[in-house]
Amino acid sequence: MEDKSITETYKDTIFKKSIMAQEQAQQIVELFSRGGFEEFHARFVDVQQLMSCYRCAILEVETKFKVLDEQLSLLYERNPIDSITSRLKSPESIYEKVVRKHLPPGIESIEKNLCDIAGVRVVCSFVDDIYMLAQSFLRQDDVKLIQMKDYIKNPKPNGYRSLHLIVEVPIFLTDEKKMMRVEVQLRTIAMDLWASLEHKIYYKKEMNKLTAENAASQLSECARMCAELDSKMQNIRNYIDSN
Ligand code: 0O2
Repeated sequence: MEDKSITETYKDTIFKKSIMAQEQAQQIVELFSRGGFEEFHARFVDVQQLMSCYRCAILEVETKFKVLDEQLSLLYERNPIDSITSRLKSPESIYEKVVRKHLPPGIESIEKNLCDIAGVRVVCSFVDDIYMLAQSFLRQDDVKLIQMKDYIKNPKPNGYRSLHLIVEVPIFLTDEKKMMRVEVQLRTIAMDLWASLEHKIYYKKEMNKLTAENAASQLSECARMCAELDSKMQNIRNYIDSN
């Protein structure tokens, strides 16, 4: 009983200082803490450290793309990147994925099996820019490609398009170099528009089979229109560049 109250006090103090939202930190601790205070402390520090490493990896990847954008803007007199956003997967999503994929719980398992805890999304102006940026990024000798999924050449059945890269990049800590996995999603403004709206439409929505089928069919039509828009914009740019 006494042990629990020390733990609670400790949690309160550490959560207030934590850069993670209190609720999120609570979920993580509940997910990983097994046993008493010592175990709890060790797990909490491990999780904090791991999340911090992923944040560093995001910074590394973001910087690489910003540098490429800067350099390519001089070369082509326009910025190939429209925007870069990033996210650290929420503890809730990590937990959901661990359960869904029947993965063993624990930090080591998560680091080994989940490739998208750190995510960077690069929104480009034109489809060609996606491949040009991906190529330049993957040519860098400290970027290791783990997996590439080309949903532009092979869109998902629902119409989703983007280029996904799972990469490992080094982060340099005070006394070690650590390779961290990051999922990079490259897409055009039109692809991003479709994916954002599709996510908003479906997010936590319950619907019957017929409604779901109708919505899916209309979204698929919208995806086709977005692909056509990308293609037309690319053609106009090519036309202007060659005249
Ligand atoms: P969030 O919150 O955006 O990160 P897996 O990741 O292993 O469960 P899969 O299919 O192997 O599943 O991964 P995939 O295809 O590489 O897709 C992972 C991410 O791509 C998703 O992450 C989404 O961000 C995006 N994505 C994939 N398919 C769709 C889609 O149909 N619609 C939209 N809007 N986004 C999609 P998360 O973790 O699901 O979500």
